[in-house]
Order: sequence, then C-alpha cells, then structure tokens
Amino acid sequence: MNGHTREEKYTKLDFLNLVSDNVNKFIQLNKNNYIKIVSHIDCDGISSTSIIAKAFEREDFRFSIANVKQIDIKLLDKLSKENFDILFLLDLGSDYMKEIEERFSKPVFILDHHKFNYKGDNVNLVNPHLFNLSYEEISSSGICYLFAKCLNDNNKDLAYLALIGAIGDMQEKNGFSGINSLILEDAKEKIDIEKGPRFFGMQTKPINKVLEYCTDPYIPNVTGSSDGAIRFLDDLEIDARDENGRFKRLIDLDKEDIQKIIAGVIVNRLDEENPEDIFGNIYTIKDEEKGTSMKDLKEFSTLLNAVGRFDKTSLGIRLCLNDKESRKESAEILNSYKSELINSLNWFNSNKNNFIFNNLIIINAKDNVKDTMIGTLASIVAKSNAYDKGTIIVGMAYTKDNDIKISARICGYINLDLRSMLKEIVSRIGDYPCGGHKAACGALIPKDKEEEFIKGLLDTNLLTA
Ligand SMILES: [Mn+2]
Repeated sequence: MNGHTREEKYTKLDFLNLVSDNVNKFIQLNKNNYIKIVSHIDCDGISSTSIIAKAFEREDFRFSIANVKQIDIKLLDKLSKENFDILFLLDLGSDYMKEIEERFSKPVFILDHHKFNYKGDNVNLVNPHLFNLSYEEISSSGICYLFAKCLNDNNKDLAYLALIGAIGDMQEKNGFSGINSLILEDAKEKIDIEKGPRFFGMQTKPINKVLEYCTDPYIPNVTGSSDGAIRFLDDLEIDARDENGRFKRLIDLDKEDIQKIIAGVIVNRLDEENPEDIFGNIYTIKDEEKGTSMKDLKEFSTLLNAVGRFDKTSLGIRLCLNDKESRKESAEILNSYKSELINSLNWFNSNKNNFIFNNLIIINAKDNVKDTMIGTLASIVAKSNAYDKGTIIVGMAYTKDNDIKISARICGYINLDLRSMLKEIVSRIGDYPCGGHKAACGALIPKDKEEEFIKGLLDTNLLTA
C-alpha cells in the first residue's frame, strides 16, 4: 500500500504547491475585501463551508455564506448582480468555469473535486483533476482544509472536519488513501482510531436497530428484518436489554457481549463470500461526549447530510463549529430524517417488483419520495445485496420546481463510468445539468421529459455502453 511510485509522489506535491500558490494569490488581495462563499448542501459542502468560515473568522475577514443544491445559470446571473469583492465556490463550480468567466471580472476561487471540461485562465481553480489524482483521494473539504492550513497553521485543528466531508463522499473504504491519508495524520491529535465492527449508529441507536439497518456488512435474516434482529440478539443470550426490556446501545454493552455479537454476525454470514469481512475503522472525536451523533465521524457525516436535506445547512455549520446550543435542534432533524427515510424504504419495498428491467432498476418515485431523499434511497438499494453486482439503480423524483431529480448508482464495486453514460443519455433529450462521480451521479431534467428519459435509459444497454 505504501509503495508510492515517483510519479505519484510528484502529483501529490504538485497539488500541494497549487494550493499554496492559490493561498498566496488570495492573501495578496485587499484584507478588507468582502468575500462571498457559495457551497453545496451535502456533507462535503457543509464541512467545506465550516472549514473556510472558521479560517476566515480567525483572520477577521468579512464574509457571507450561501449553501445551494447546485450551480446553474440562473444562480450565476443572480450572484453576478450581488455586491462582494471575492467569490469562493466550494464543492461546486468546476463544470461552470466558462459561464463563471463570462460573468465575473472579480477574483473567483474554486475549491472543488468534481470534473471539468473547460479550464479558463481567469478563474483560480484548485482541483485534483488538474493532476493525475482521482476524486476519490480528496474531497472538497480536504481541499478547503489544505487551503486553510496553508493560510494559517493554527487551522490544523480543523483536519477532522475534512475527514467528515470525505466520509460523506464515500472516500473512507476501510481507511483513507491518497491525500486523505495525509489529512488523517493531521487529525490524529483530535480523534481516536480503533478497529471494530462496521456497524453504523453504535453511539446513538439501540443495538437491534443497528443490526436491522446494517447493509454493509449484510447480515442474512437480520438486515432489513425487525423481528430477525430481535431474535438474533435474544438467541445470543447476552445482557442486551436494560431494566425496562429495551435494547441498549452497543457502547453500553460490555466487551464480552460485543464479542458474542461479532461472532454471531460472522456465523450468520457463513454463506457469504467473505463472512469475516465485517470490520472497519471507527473514528471518534476525543473530547466529544460519548453517545452523541457528533462522537463518531461516520454518524456526524450522516447528520450533516440530513441537515442539508432539510434545508438546515446553517445548523450543520454551527454543529461543525461546535456550537452546543444547536444540538437539540439536530436531534429533531435526525428523527424527521429517519422517519422520512423509513417511509421511502417502505414505499420502495412495496413497489419494487415494478422497477426491474433486467440489470437496470428504475425507481420512478414521482411524488412518493422527496427529491432530496432519492439519492440516499438509490444508495441504500445499491448496497443492500438484493441485486446482482453491476446492476444499475436509477432513482427519479419530482422537485418543487417541476423538475425531476435523477440519481444513479451501481451495485458493488465495478469499474464503470456511470456518470458519462448518464450524461450521454441526458444530452440526447437536451442540455441539462448532470454531474457527480463515476459510481454515484445525478442529473436534473424538466418533468415533461420523464418518458423520453426512461425510453433513453431502456434503449441504452447500460452495461455494454
Ligand atoms: Mn464533494
């Protein structure tokens, strides 16, 4: 793993140099400039905003923040009429460089890891695609962190926020790689890393729910089954319930009982390819209280995704900046997020037989699933082990603005550029925004193109395209 080739090392170094060149350009500008920060609403976007906002606050810079679902011409036109001196685009903007150049003569900095087709000279772009680096080895919050650290070494204490953003963008795969692993080194002062079962929600959820909702690792007869999870725990004859008969959280169990659960999960998985593949890294914040959604970086990242989906990004930023007052509100958001997600999953499960087209699952939810939830639903379905590896999941949901939000995912890890395929299909019906990454991407099309889009999907043999 550590055998870096000479070339790899140089591209990383080139990237770090690019960051410091841009920081130098930035600090040469007038200190009294008013800065506008525009960022994405997802976990990576919120972490990015928090890092840059904290860094600017420490320098006494004047700035304001807007978090948006996506960049489009309408938004750029609106921004071009606003009064500010410097524009920062975080976790978005790379694929609109030409339109940005046409509209802004003031300095623009883009800190982003999404792909771009056009690179102008008048926009300051910090993007790993400029080098031989993949989007998987650094998130936008990682880029923002490097920028902040270069601006002032005191910002090293924000490294853990960059990891939360990276986790939100699914860059943690039993560890971090590439530039993310350098950021992890900086974060070690603030976080503990332990090996343990890859169960989500150990800090906050009762153990039966942790197991029932566990899709990775998949637990036969337990994942997706409320009764199955309870039976599994009761059969182990461990001390899993409190005095009221309710299940405890995993962090409340003693070591021996946790070992029994781990062994039980492995035994249930004996028919799977790698039954013992249930371990991963657990990252916890040292000086955070046990049992909160902010203790475990993976839970923190889910929380940030949740607040984004409920249009509460400013709450997410306050949580990142450690504002204790915000915690109660965040618990309410998580609860509504959970019930929204469960409703979406139930709707999917009772209709799923209508969605199958060979190796393609088209979840045309219309108004049945929120547009902000369709991507999560597609991800969960893709990870559920219910469909063959390589199956493509396309989720579609109506938005408030009479558009259709499209989210596409692949089941299992296969090398396929789903993003270009989706782009190709969308381009046949018109010029509509389409973006994301190779294995997780999305698009936005008008409602009246619904049938045309589905026809395009079915006409394309996605796997051999
Ligand atoms: Mn991102």
